Amino acid sequence: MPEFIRFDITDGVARLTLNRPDRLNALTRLMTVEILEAIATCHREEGVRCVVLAAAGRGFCAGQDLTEFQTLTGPETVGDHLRQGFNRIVLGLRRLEKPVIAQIQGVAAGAGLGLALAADLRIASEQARFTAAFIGIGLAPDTGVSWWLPRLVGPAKAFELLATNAVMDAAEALRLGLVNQVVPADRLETTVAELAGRLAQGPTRGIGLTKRVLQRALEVDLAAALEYEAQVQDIAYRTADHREGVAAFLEKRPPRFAGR
Ligand code: T3D
Repeated sequence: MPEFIRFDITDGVARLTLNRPDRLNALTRLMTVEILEAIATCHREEGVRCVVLAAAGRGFCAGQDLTEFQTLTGPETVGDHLRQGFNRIVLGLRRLEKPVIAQIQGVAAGAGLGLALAADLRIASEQARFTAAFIGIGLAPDTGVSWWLPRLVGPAKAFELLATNAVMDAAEALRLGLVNQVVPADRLETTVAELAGRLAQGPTRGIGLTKRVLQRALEVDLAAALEYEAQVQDIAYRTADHREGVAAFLEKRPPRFAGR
């Protein structure tokens, strides 16, 4: 049984809840291992067709646990710590060919912001706040924050957020395109559950391939993106869900996607 996360799978939706509320879900080494194990299950289990990344208590995630951080000793460098931990979480979520929704009810700081940005969709409560936090302790960005921020908000705003340690409220995060939707706190869980349920009934392979082409398009030129789209469409074209989608259209009925 994991100690610092909760993990369950219901009706195609895996729910991974960070569960160290008294520390605003600050990430420890053990918690990182538990998150990685849960992500591995999401990769492995065909029955998982959508993932919700949520958090217990009033904070989403305050980043690296700074108390534990003090005890990094021996030959392990901070870089190694990142390579073995947070980098693998980010890549695990980005390589997961299933939609990932971050349900952000409170503050997301440092690596916690990185976790939220590694999701495909971010739904925030009106009480959510976002801060890079790294510069507050004299660090440069990590956990993918330097990669996502300029792409989402532009390089000048990204520098401002990183260098001044600004704290953004949910409304500003929405205006900047950092989150997809902001809802009242008492509507957050239901809104995310409805969205996750809908996505889990969708053509999972097609959604996963969509995630793959979008990720590639952020990294290559137009010609390469067009070529990659062509290759990926060959895969999508062979899925059972594509056949079902076309059949349902022709038969004028709703599709029943099986996620294959
Ligand atoms: O190799 C590597 O891992 C390097 C990677 C680094 C990646 C990073 O994530 S660097 C950034 C680390 N995070 C921070 O610097 C954020 C520190 N926290 C804060 O600035 C504030 O707590 C927040 C802005 C996030 C929230 O503020 P507020 O006022 O809502 O809450 P609070 O009162 O500050 O925090 C509540 C409790 O959580 C408090 O404990 P207490 O006083 O009730 O006993 C606080 O100490 C604790 N807490 C918050 N953040 C952390 C933490 N404890 C350990 N580590 C934390 N990161």
